[in-house]
Amino acid sequence: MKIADKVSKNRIENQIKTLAQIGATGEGGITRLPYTKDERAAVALVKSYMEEAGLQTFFDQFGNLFGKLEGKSTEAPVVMTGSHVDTVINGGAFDGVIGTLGAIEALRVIRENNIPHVHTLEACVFVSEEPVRFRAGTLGSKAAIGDFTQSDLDRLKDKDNISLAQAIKECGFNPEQLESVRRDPAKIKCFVELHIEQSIILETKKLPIGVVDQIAAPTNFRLTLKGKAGHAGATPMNMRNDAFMAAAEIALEIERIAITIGKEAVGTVGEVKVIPNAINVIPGEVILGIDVRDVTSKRKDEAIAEIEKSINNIAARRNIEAVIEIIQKQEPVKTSPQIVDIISSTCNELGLPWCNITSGAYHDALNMAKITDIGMIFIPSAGGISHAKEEFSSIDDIYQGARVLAEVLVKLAS
Ligand code: HGY
Ligand code: MN
Ligand code: MN
Repeated sequence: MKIADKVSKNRIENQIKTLAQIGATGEGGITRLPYTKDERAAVALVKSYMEEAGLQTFFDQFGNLFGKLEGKSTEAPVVMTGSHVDTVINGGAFDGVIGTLGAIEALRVIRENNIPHVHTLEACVFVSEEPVRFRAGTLGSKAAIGDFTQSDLDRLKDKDNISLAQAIKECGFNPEQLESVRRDPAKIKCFVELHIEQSIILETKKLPIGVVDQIAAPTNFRLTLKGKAGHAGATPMNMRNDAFMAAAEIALEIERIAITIGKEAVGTVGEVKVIPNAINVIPGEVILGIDVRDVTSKRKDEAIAEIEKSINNIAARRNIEAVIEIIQKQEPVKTSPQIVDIISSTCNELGLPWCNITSGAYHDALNMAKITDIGMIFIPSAGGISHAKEEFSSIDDIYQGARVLAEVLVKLAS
């Protein structure tokens, strides 16, 4: 009997549909920012799915949720799997969700079919994977690997100046107990995450499964440009210190550097705040949120250095003050070759064609790689679209991904 054949396509499909209603924006997308009413409602719904699946559920003091399925040995290190249910603004219904629900479905059928396993299995929902609210991502798994200081909790703030510590407290958790959130690496065997590809390779190659071999990582920074506000009509062009025009030139420089420095390098100016943001006032100040990524630290650091040089040259020429604040710097990782082999051989056994694939997006697996072996299973994203309401993956592809995950977990936990 293959545990893959016990996975229920219908149950996963119904759970995705129900979850998608929480945080629905009315514009066709979903917004569930971390530690908000909608995100906590989504986590509560997922907790009920864990309990229906017969898992022992518990929260840590950061707000991460876990569902445990005891193994024969209480000493053996835990096999972890899972993802996130927080979203970007007006995002899709699949990013993070399929890895969360796929993990619960896998543990459910392993329990219901009494599949023997030595290692305890844990399905997890890491909070604040998306960087939208606090401008730094994968916070829940960062806390779980102990990569967080108490001062980070006060430093990271949302646009209403609410700190991460305050947001955690408002949800009834205790951010002072950061130490209790940290997992002991010796007690974890590995972490495997099922996720949508969020790019177009699998669809182009018409493959149902991608076996991730490396995960790109971001440097997120905020750039504050200070010029001089002034009258849009009465101020001659040669007398302006227009912060927005400096920002525009810098944004084009970021694009040029990302294009020229290497195939996997990407640069995005996703956040722009213009002050005072009035049609007849020359912008006195502009704040940009910038995300630069690559699959090697060396090249990413080269790109950042070149961008900083351009920022300083443009600011000097335009008599603008530029302040760069690095918010988060993460390092790219490789997945574990042993787990890559287990995932790919499982695909072969199930008759599912696959390819090795790079993840341009980052995931909680990026953090877990710092303390344990990791693997990631990708399924296709329609049109390669993600972080938008058009994000779509077919239930057939999701079902195949969950089947592979269930088989892989049984092998890893035996
Ligand atoms: O931005 C990312 O790569 C992830 O979706 N948070
Ligand atoms: Mn995402
Ligand atoms: Mn994700």
